[in-house]
Amino acid sequence: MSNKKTGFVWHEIYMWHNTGNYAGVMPYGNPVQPGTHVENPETKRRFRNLLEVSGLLPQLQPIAARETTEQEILRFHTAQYLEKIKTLSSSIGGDAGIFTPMGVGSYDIARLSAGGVLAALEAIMSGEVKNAYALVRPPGHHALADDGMGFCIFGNAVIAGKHALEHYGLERIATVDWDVHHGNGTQSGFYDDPRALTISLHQDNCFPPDSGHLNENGEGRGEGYNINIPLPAGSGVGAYEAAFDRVVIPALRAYQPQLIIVPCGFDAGAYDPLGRMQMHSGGYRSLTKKLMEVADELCEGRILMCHEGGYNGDTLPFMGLAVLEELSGIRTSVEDPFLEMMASLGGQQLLPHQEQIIIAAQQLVNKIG
Ligand code: 9RB
Ligand code: ZN
Repeated sequence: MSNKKTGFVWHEIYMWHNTGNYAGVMPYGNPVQPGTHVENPETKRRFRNLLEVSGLLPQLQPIAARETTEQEILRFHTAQYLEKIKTLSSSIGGDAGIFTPMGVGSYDIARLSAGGVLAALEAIMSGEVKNAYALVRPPGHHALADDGMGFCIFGNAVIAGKHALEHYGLERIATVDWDVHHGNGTQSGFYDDPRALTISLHQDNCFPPDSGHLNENGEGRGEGYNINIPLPAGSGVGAYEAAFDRVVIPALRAYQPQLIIVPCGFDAGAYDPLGRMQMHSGGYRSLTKKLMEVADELCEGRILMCHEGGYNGDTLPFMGLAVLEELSGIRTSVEDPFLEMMASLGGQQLLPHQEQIIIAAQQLVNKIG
């Protein structure tokens, strides 16, 4: 085992990205009382707070976020979209696209969010750390080349992946997105590119609507290098573990990536308001372990996780701690108080209608080569 540490990116300014007075995801206005937007700082603050209180935080390697250059943003986004974000950010904010509220200064924060993921990538590539977690905000996996979407302004994982390919000259990277929503933006960033295998496990037809189907497999030279695993609502740890054992891990072995990027949302957790799945800290721990085993085998353990969704501030910190404990190989004395109640929910084991989807996705692994 390597003695290198796990890198960790955090910046207080990420918490100053203002999504405004929504009622969850819904704009306010009579009859909708103004409230808080679901993508607000609190859940992420509580995640970082538990890392600190558990004693894990000082054992991680802090990585300073940097600004993303315009050139790096333009590897994915259009110049017109970049201008729109700058203009909104320097006036009174507004909507970056489809359900993506932003406030004053959000351009600079989004630049530092993508840049936090880039800094984590750089620390991995230089060998300073073994793997890394970028606890950034705003998230990125829905962002399109020419539009914001689903709370995401810039495609953090796409920008990092393109940097790995174009700056570091890697030949093959993989993304494994376990946010409960489809990683459509990440998929779009590499759809015709065989240098990236993009995989998304998500709740079938949750968000974006009509996106993330099994038959979206890439196009042109990228044909065969996109795998969606749209699990039915209600899926639990058994379904996720089976999807990893039968699809994700074999696909990675077939593709042999030199780096694995994980758009890491925790909204597949039981009790998340924006998902209907039943994952828990033990499940995230197990998926992280499976990924680390294959990353050790294929790419010297290089795993770069970037934070995406996850909206239950009470439970998310414990799922996040489990992932960081696994990545770092350091087990704190904290036990997840929610684990037992979540683990005893009905339907945690793999059910036949879930297995059908996994079997269908398994067929796609044979196309990789
Ligand atoms: C609204 C709609 C949503 C729903 C879910 C997300 C989740 C993002 C995430 C974002 C926007 C629809 C407000 C459909 O966590 N990604 O990882 N908005 N959904 N129609 N309307 C009016
Ligand atoms: Zn999500």
